[in-house]
Amino acid sequence: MASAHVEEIPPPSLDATAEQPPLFDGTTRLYTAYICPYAHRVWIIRNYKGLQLKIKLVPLDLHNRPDWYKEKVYPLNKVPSLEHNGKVIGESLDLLKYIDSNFEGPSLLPADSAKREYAEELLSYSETFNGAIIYSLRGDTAKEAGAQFDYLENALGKFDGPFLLGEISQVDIAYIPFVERFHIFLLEALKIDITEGRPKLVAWIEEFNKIEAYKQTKVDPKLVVEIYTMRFLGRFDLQRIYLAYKCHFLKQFIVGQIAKTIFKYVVVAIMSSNFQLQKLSPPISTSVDIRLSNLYNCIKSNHCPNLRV
Ligand SMILES: N[C@@H](CCC(=O)N[C@@H](CS)C(=O)NCC(=O)O)C(=O)O
Repeated sequence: MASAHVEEIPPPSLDATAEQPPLFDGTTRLYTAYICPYAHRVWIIRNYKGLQLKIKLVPLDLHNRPDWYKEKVYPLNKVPSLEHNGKVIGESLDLLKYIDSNFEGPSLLPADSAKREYAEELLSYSETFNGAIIYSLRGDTAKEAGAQFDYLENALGKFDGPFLLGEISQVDIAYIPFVERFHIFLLEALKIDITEGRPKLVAWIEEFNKIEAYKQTKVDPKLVVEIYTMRFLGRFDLQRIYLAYKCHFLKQFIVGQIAKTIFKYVVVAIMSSNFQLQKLSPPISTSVDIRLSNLYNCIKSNHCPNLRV
């Protein structure tokens, strides 16, 4: 059973302007980021073991990270990392094991040797699982991501009980942050419901949602949709544009669009220097304008030797 319920208001994320908290002053700190599924794993185990007062959360804004994090705390510059006993260690799966065996609270690894063996198999499969689902976003997502959720559904049938090893363990905590995010994103963005036809997965998610220590760590669904759409579908939209570009029918249209976009950016980029040029030397400014419009016309008409398609 998880330890007594502790209500905690998650602290705000530190950005590049934030001062560094003291290092190695005896406080145990978990450097994390709320959107990161890897860091989420460690946050859950910390809460589940009732270590809220023992391990201080230091959330970072990953898009505007403070320099001191890489320079002074964790040179790999990733989250999660744990500052404990005068050193900083990383890697979420290692941290699950580290926290489980170096801190008090309920153990999250069963004694049974068959379960331990299966735990190792599932833990090492978790990267394949995540990678395959992300990769599936470029192809037949329902089929390819579906195969990964089928893997989980089968795994949930191996032992008695709603969790992967029967009772809750490090393995469930390794998977849930990813399943939580994919569940939200696939449903919202691609209308794929990963729980459909997978009753064990449904029961597993329901069981997790009964655990207060986990509920407090759940990610903001809007943020997941926003960030994952940008990160994954945005990138793949470019691929689709490239495929369309290869199709002769759309070539002229796309070249026109690209030319216009390049033109806009070039104009914006030289606007300020152009100001200076106008002040100093009007002929230079005029020649820049002429060269720009030549560039635009040449790309538009598809007669640039270097840009010909
Ligand atoms: N293998 C690492 C992966 C950690 C990771 O990739 N974290 C991401 C955020 S989700 C990160 O910090 N990225 C920052 C970067 O790569 O610069 C783990 O399991 O802890």
